[in-house]
Amino acid sequence: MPLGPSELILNADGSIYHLHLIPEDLANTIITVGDPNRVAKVSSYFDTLEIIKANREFTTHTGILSGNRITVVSTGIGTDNIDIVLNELDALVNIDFGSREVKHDKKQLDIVRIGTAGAIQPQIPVDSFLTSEYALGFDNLMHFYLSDAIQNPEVQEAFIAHMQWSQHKSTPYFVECDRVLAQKFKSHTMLSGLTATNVGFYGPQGRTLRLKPQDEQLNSKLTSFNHKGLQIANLEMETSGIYGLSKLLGHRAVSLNCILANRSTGEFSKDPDKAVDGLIRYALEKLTGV
Ligand code: R1P
Repeated sequence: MPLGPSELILNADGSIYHLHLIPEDLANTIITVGDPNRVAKVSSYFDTLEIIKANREFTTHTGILSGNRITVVSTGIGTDNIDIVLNELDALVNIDFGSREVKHDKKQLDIVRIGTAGAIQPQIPVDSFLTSEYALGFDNLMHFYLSDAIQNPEVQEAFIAHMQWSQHKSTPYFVECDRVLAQKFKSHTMLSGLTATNVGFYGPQGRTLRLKPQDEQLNSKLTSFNHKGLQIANLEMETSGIYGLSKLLGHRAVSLNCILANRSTGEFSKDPDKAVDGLIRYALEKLTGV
C-alpha cells in the first residue's frame, strides 16, 4: 500500500518534508548534533564536502573523511525533534519515494549523537566525555509507539518508586545503546553510564529561576537512585528518543556526551567550545580510525 500524501510528505523537489533531503544526500553513517552551528564544526574536519542543505533547525552536511562518507545533521533540542529526524532519516533509506512503498530490503544506519550534557553525579568532571550506555526517557515519545519490547519495566518501576514520581508525569522508559557501535568509542578516558533524557532544560532538570518546582528534591533523588548498581550519570534532552526509535527502526545508535555542567557541584565548563571540539575530534577519530 503506497503511503498517502499526508503520511509521507515530500516537497516539490522530491525531498523529505522537514530535513529537505533526497535519499542520495545521506551517508550510512550519521552524526547528530543539537546545535545547527555545530554541523559546520564537525564538517570542517572533512576532506571534502558534498552536500550542504538546511531547513528550520535541521542543517545537513555530507562529506568524506579519510574515505568514509559521513552525514552530519542538526536535530535542534528535544525528543519531539528527534521523532522528526529519526523517522525522516529512516524514510530516506527505507521508503521508495517513487512508489511511496516501504522497501523490502532494509538499510541499517549508524547514528552517533555528539551532544552536550550535565552530570548529576558529583565525581563526574566537567569537560569529560561520557557514552550513554542506557537512557531513561522522561519524555513521552516512546509511549506513542508499540515499544514495550524494547523497554525495561524492572528499572522503570524501581525508578518510579525511588523518585515518588508524580502520576501526572509520563512513565519513564529505559532503553539501550547499540553495544557494537558503542564499542568503537571506548577508551580509558571515555566514561559510560545511564543518561536521563529530560523534557526541558529548567524545571525538568531541577533549575529554579523564578518558578517553583513540583519536586524540590528532584536532582538529589536523581543522584541517589541506585538500582542494583545502576545510577544516573547525566542529564540531556535527546538520547532516549534516539535509542528508542533506532531500536524500533533497526538502526544502530550511540550517544556521546560532552559534560559541560555538573548539577551536583554547580560547576560549568570554563571553555565549552574547546570541550565540544575535543569530543568532535575524538568521535571522528574513533569513527574513521585515523
Ligand atoms: C540544551 O542546552 C541542549 O544541549 C544538550 C541537550 O540535550 C539539549 O539539546 O545537547 P546539545 O548540545 O547536543 O543540543
